[in-house]
Amino acid sequence: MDDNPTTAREQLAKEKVCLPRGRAALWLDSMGAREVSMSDDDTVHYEGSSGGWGSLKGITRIFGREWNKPTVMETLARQNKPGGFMCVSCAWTKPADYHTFEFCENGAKATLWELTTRRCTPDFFASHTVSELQTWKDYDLEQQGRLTHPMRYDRNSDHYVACTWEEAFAAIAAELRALDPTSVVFYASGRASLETAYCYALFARLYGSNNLPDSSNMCHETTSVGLKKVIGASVGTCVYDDFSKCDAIFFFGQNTGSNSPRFLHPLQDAVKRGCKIVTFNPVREKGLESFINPQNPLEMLTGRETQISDQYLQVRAGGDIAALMGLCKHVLAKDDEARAQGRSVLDRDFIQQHTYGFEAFEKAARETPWSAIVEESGLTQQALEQAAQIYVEAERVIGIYGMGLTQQVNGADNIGMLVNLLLLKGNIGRDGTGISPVRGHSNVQGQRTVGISEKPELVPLDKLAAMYGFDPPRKKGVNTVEACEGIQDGSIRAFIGLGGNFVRAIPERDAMETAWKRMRLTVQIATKLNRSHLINGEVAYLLPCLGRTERDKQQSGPQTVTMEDSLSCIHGSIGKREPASEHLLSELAIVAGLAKATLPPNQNVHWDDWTGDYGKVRDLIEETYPDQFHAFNKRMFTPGGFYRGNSARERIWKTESGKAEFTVPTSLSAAGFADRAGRYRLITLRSNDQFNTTIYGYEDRLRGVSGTRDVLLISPDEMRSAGLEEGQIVALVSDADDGVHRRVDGLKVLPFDLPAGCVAGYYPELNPLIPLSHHDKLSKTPASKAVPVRIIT
Ligand SMILES: Nc1nc2c(c(=O)[nH]1)N[C@H]1C(S)=C(S)[C@@H](COP(=O)(O)OP(=O)(O)OC[C@H]3O[C@@H](n4cnc5c(=O)[nH]c(N)nc54)[C@H](O)[C@@H]3O)O[C@H]1N2
Ligand SMILES: Nc1nc2c(c(=O)[nH]1)N[C@H]1C(S)=C(S)[C@@H](COP(=O)(O)OP(=O)(O)OC[C@H]3O[C@@H](n4cnc5c(=O)[nH]c(N)nc54)[C@H](O)[C@@H]3O)O[C@H]1N2
Ligand SMILES: [Mo]
Repeated sequence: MDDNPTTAREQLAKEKVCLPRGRAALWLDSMGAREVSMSDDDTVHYEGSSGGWGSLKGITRIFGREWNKPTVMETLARQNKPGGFMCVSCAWTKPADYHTFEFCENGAKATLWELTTRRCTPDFFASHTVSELQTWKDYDLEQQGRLTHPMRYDRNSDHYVACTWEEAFAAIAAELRALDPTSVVFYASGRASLETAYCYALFARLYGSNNLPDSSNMCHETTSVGLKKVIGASVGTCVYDDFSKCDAIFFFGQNTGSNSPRFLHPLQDAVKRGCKIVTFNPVREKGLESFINPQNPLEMLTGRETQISDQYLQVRAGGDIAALMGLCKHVLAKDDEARAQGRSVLDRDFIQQHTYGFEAFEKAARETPWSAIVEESGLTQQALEQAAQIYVEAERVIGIYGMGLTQQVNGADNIGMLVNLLLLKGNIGRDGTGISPVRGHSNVQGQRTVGISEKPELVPLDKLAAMYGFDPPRKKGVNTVEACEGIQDGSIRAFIGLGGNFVRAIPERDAMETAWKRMRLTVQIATKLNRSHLINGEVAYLLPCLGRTERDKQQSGPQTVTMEDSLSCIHGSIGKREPASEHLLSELAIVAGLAKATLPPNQNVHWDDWTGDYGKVRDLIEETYPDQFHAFNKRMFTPGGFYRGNSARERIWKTESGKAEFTVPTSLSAAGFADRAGRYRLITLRSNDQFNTTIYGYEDRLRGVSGTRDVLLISPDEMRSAGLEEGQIVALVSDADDGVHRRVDGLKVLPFDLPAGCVAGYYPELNPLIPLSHHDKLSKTPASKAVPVRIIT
């Protein structure tokens, strides 16, 4: 290894990244490299792959001097390890054999965001009216730092004013008792722990409501419904080990480099042992092209990058059903050829024994003409055949996907098509194979597992009835879209948010903000100020909570919480940092406080005991879900987490037919609308500098977009044919045929490598353009990845 200091310095100089002295050396030290000396003005310019120096610079740029303090480094070193705390960013798994620093650029940003020394105090609220704060940008709101006191909205003065916890609980309880329980929404963004989530769902049901939508209603609900329909499991079938055994990975619409960067490590390992990766994405995402592992000194110093994708297919937004149909068509054609020679490409035994509906699907695939596939996918027949050939030749294949497949009008068909492809060769339920949706929030999957669901059939209501001696509500609750409809038509009167930034994350934002204010009660449990806290019902409270990195001391001592990752492993997490304010309560204590104040006494329900010792809540979770959570308290610190199992992985298919189901898609287009002149398919993207509605900064370094988020990305060809110039400011308007005027102004035109007919821009800025009715047909997940728009100059 060429690790002499000169090389490192030269490399830094060559790349021109600004790294104040000590910071890079500190990092290199922590990675076990020789100490490196640098002068103050060593500069490195990021270019090329994801990871690498750019990720270090990304952290430095945002957090400056805050980030390499010993206490911060100590906290980061505990991230995602047994006995440490689980990252507050994404849900990617935390492996048993972790790295020295098992965190990525964006995980570090999320942690540092929570550890900030800035405070958003009652004085701040005294200096600004809520109406004034409504004009601030998301970035500026969260920049105020951590919320410190429970606050009540005072309508007369238009200010938030501090209140006591007792006052807040009593006032909210009085409101709730006066409302019809079915008119109250209990929303959860996917961060709160399994313990809090269990208590929150129990509170809602004891109160009389199944209105428990969570953020997965806006992302992987398509999976929960669509995947369950075809393989009988609502979550992915892969375990970590599968990534070291597969021969090919087919990757659809998931941006690993920004949204689950630690996943790049097993991907890089897979590539190095010869696994082929085929990517379908309209955008050429850096992380899926090449990667320098920031944990690897050799790669960092030499700039040696690993090419990730063997093939990168820039499918049209909404073109995946067609692309997958093309792949399947080629597999069938190759099977015909093989059969003529007495061989088989398909796994016929598997198909016969384990699947349903093959003949109908085969017929549909054979009858779908290549011309339609090419037109709808925007890909050539040759490119699709080449990709399909990798599938044909691979013994073990994994299918991975994210929002590119789920946030579509025919999103469930997308997932059905990916399953069709995998089933053709028995690529589910064998080592090294499977389907792996990459989940979003760090505990979004787990919240569903322990009862946060608007669908009563997914919850063991009889068990809850027996345990707590009550009659749980049996009527279906509202999901996110239905909650929005209810807020608009007045049937929803109150909204409680356990984290999140609902008003900013949902579609149809302009109309929703107006309707929102007509609600009687809005309550937000949060760590930082965001726009949803400023659009208030008649009575409004803002309740500040501890973050996951912070010490949570209760009657029995410091508490542990647990979460479930994308691969269904459960991990314990302990926060050790000093809380941001002495007035904060834990999320569980807030939920328990609200519940206790609202509900009549119940001899089987002991909110105070549970708050005093979260281990007792884990016992209740175990009692409610014994198959998945047996010996919960004992197993929660298992390195790598404990696996809660998946029937489809065992080839037990809990579907209607009792088999894994081939399905014929309802349409070849996932977008769900026809093309016409002047209509574009808008993709709403996350930048590398954001976590959902939390904006860390204005650099999207992996896409080369800098300084602003108000952009319209469009291909040079489309730019020319629309008569646009680079840098020109334009507006986007909705092109949905529903007569509603939706518009976003002030977007700067930037040429960008995108397929014909597609444009892109950032979420949440462009959310006013998404009609509420524009969602996956089966699950009602908003279809944010192909939105019909027109450009106005
Ligand atoms: N740093 C960071 N990490 C995050 C988040 C964050 O905001 N920031 N958010 C978290 C959450 S809640 C979630 S749900 C996940 C989201 O993570 P992802 O699933 O990666 O979601 P997106 O970034 O919205 O979009 C994914 C990709 O879909 C592509 N795409 C768009 N349309 C199509 C299409 O029609 N077909 C195909 N094949 N691809 C398409 C886009 O180009 C993009 O690369 O990440 C989680 N992790
Ligand atoms: N156009 C478009 N819209 C989308 C998407 C898209 O791709 N395109 N993606 C959708 C997806 S996948 C999702 S998941 C949703 C996200 O929707 P949400 O989950 O509702 O939104 P977030 O931005 O994650 O919420 C951020 C806020 O959470 C609070 N918070 C942070 N940490 C904690 C904590 O530990 N506890 C508590 N109580 N609060 C905390 C802070 O106040 C912060 O401001 O947006 C959806 N909307
Ligand atoms: Mo999400």
